[in-house]
Amino acid sequence: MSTPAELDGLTRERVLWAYGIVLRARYLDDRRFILNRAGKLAFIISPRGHEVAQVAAITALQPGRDRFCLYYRDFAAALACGFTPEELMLSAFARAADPSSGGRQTPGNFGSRRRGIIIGSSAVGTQIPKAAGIGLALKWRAEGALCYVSFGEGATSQGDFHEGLNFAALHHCPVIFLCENNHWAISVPEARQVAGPGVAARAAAYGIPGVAVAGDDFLAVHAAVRAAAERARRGEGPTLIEARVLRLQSHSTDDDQRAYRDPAELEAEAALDPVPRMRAWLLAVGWLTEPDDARFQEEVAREVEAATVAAEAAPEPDPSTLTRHVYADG
Ligand SMILES: Cc1ncc(C[n+]2csc(CCOP(=O)(O)OP(=O)(O)O)c2C)c(N)n1
Repeated sequence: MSTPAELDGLTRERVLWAYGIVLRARYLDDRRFILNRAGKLAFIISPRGHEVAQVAAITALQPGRDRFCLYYRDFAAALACGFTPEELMLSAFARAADPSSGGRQTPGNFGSRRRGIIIGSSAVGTQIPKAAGIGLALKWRAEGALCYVSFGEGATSQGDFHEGLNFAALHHCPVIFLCENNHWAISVPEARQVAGPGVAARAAAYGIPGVAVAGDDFLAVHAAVRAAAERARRGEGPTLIEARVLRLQSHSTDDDQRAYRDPAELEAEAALDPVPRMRAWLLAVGWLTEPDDARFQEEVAREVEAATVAAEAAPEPDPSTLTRHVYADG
């Protein structure tokens, strides 16, 4: 088989960059999980199973120009937007130098003014109407920028989802609504959460395109987000994309999904892990070789280890600043 020069407009260099981000997210997740079990990190939410979809989406956008309202499972998306492994570890250890909140927010509430990432809260779905408002501001400013907002399928049961989509559709706001549908909202399955034919179908009620894609298919997610971005930048308004992914971990480290999920289903899903599938795809198209992959993985493992050591050694927030951002100064 000949090695393609480009796939769907993407160069080998760009896709290998994306694969590197996916690997960083996975290695960070493994490390954070161990640190949690060792009692060093209090609470972790895992992106396991979502990484390929998240990075494929961000690869179709323009960090630095676009705005991002990420949600708590978006570790791979945050890395793709420019967060470093060390910054994410500083947040996990609640250190003063955590760029999102100085160690105050739950890890996973990503914020970075210079990267255009607007910090959210842990209240499910609240980022969605915010993104619609940001989209309206971007439209008025006519910068050609758009706002990307992500959330789980559980969030689509919230009033915030419907208000946000209605507002963005009505005002033709340049917004991409990306639902990472992992079929579970903690212990509530999609069938007991989402009425009707599914998340993407809800777009029809607002007169906007609704697209469902396989979240482990890098090119499919990338193409859907790219088309939505082109539509938004042309001034035609928002798009709702549903990326169907797997939740390969429990909801959080405070949850144990073995208590409510079928063991056979968990085993079947583990075999569909999108990270080795992306690796196999890259090997098959000739963009990755086994030795290059081994070198890549070694580099990422070293980077994550260095990030962990640096973040653990970093100073904690000064107790005298405890009420900063809680009460007005003075
Ligand atoms: C308004 C609100 N209700 C309930 C919760 C508790 N809660 C936190 S995450 C979550 C599940 C959300 O599931 P989903 O939107 O599908 O995203 P996922 O975590 O599966 O990625 C719930 C119910 C919350 N944080 N905020």
